[in-house]
Amino acid sequence: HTLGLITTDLALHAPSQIASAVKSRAGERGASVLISMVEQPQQCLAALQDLLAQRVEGLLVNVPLENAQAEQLQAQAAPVPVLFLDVSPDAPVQSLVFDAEQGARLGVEHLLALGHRQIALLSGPDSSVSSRARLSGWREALAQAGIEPCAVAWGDWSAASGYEKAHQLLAGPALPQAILVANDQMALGVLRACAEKGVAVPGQISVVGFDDTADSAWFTPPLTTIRQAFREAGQRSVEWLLSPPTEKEAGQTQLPVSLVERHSTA
Ligand code: IPT
Repeated sequence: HTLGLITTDLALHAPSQIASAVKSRAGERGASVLISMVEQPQQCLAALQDLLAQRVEGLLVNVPLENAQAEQLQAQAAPVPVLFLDVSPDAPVQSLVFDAEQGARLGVEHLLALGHRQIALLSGPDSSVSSRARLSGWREALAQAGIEPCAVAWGDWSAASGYEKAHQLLAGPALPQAILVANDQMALGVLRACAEKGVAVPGQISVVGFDDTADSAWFTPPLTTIRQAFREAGQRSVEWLLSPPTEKEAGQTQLPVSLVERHSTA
């Protein structure tokens, strides 16, 4: 069997860990995976045509896409099955996605339980549907507790952007009590900015990440984060592609996320 994976930037930890999980499960099942990396959603169509020309029997798409873009790709690929990993849970395509809103809610609830009220958000880019869902989960969890959001900044998922935006969030007269960061790489930059400013984590500010990538337990301090089980998601998507059409679970599947409590929150 030959499968295809169209992925967003593999320099980012989450997509690279998904690709790694896909490759190794496919290897166990005697299948090979052709990987095509795109920088922009608009490049997905060309990547898809290129992989179809190489006779892939199924396709995974791990690129943040709007519903219409995903629908168009699925139609172009037919009858080759396509599973989308980064779309809205209600996109009218076959999908396997983590519950991003629930993840942000878990992070906020953890911080509220620790007694924090000023909980800032360092969001991912607005172009990513899961980033927008994390933002609305944060907002809703605060609203439910009767709390006004204190501050929000937008990064691009990179550690560098986390560092830069954290310096902005920490520049005001009053520090937030906590920052929910939309991914672990940006949280790494936040920890560095806090260290430079002499702001103790978690003594003066608590930091929660999102992803639980393989390195997050090795940050200083080890990062409390929302776990997305990338290995399991990769394995499940390969199994889905390899199963006969009659046995495939149809439609949209949402995967649960969980809080991993380490030492960046108190
Ligand atoms: C999402 C990650 O949470 C984030 O850190 C970033 O790497 C992003 O991917 C890149 O698009 S995970 C995705 C399956 C929603």
